[in-house]
Amino acid sequence: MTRGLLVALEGPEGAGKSTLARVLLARLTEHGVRALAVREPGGTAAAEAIRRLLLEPGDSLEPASELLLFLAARADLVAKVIRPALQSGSLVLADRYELSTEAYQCGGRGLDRNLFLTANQAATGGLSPDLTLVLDLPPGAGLERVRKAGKPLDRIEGAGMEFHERVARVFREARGPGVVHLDASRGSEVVAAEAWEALRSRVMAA
Ligand code: Z5A
Repeated sequence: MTRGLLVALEGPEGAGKSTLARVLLARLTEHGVRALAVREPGGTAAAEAIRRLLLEPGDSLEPASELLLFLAARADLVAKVIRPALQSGSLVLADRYELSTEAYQCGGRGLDRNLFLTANQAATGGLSPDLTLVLDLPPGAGLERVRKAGKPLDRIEGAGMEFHERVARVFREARGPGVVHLDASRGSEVVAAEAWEALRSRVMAA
C-alpha cells in the first residue's frame, strides 16, 4: 500500500465501534498492514482536554460551542496524527469522524448542515474517509448496552430519547462513496467478519 487509507467507524453509542476497532486492528496487523486506531474526540493532548470539556456531565453548552469544540479537537487530531500517519502509508481506523458531527450536531442539536460542512472543511482540510463503516443499531439498544457495561452516561448520552432518535436517523440514512452499513444488532463476531470483508477488499485494492 503506497498511500494510507482513512477508515471511519460510525454509529450510535454502544453500537460496538470500539470493540470492532480492536478486532480490525488485530486483523490488519496479522496481515502485515501498518495501522493505528484513534478515537474522537481525543488523541492529542489538546483534543483530550476538549473531550473532557465536551463529555463531562455538568454545565450545558450552546450547540454552536459544542460543534466548534468537536471540530477544534478534530483539527488537532487530523494535523498531528491522522495526516502524518496517512502520509507514511499507515491505515488509520477512526472511532468516529465527520458523520458523527453531522448526526449529533446537525441531526441531534438541529444545527444547519451548511455551517457544519464549512466548519468541518476548515478542520479537516477536506480529508474525508476512504471507507465509512456505519454500525446500525436502534439507539435504545445501544444505550442499554452502555448501561449494562456499567459505564456512567456522559453529557451527550444523557441527552434524551428524542435526541438519540434524530441522531440514529442520520446514521441510518447516510449514503455516499465508501459508505457501508452493517447491522450491529448481531453478535460482535458476525459484525466483525462482515466489516473485515469490506475493509480487506479496500486494502487489497490500495
Ligand atoms: N460526538 C459528537 O457529538 N460529535 C462528534 O463530532 C463526535 C462525537 C466525534 C463520544 O463518546 C461522544 O461524542 C459520543 C458522540 C459524541 N456520545 N454519545 N452519545 P465516547 O467516545 O465515550 O462514546 P461512544 O463513541 O459513543 O462509544 P461507546 O458508547 O463506548 O460505544 P461503542 O464504541 O460503539 O461500543 P463498544 O464500547 O464497542 O461496546 C459497548 C458495549 O456493548 C460493551 O459492553 C461491548 O462489550 C458491548 N458490545 C459490543 N458489540 C456488541 C454486540 N455486537 N452485541 C452485544 N454487545 C456488544
